[in-house]
Amino acid sequence: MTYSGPAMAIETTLILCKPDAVSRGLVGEIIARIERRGYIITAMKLMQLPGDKARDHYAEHKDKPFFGDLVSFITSGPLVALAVEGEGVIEACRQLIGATNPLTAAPGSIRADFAQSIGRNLIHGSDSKASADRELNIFFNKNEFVSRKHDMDRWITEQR
Ligand code: D4T
Repeated sequence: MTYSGPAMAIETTLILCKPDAVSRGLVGEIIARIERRGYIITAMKLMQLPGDKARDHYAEHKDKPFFGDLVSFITSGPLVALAVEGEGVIEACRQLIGATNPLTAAPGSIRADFAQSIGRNLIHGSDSKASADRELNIFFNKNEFVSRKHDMDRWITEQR
């Protein structure tokens, strides 16, 4: 008899390499960690976020004391937005990223390895399916997603 665990849903999450990650040259490092886990990028763009989209993205924090700094920072330079697809990808990316405060992020996570400060924590990942759907709409149009499959063999050897 073979064990088969519960079928996990294929999800898509929004990942942002924030302006500090772009300026520090850490985009490749971040994407490498996501790709080597086997997740698939289905949309990606380098962009400078307009203020209205930044306020929309961080709407849940609009009454917090750090909201102004958050919006200034996220709009201060180019960021890289990615849509990433895979089984359980939302939770998996939260683990890869680590806790919001780099000081308490798990060793080996991106924030623990590369960040010091909560206001310069390099990366964003959606925290739920509802957040992912809402946030992906802020950063991407429907026609910017590509459909992809894990058909690795044909990218390594010619299939005859
Ligand atoms: P993001 O949204 O950037 O992935 O971060 P998290 O999901 O891990 O954390 P969050 O939404 O609670 O915070 C959003 C953003 O605000 C900054 N921040 C947060 C801050 O500057 N000071 C603070 O006290 C908090 C709680 C960092 C991330």
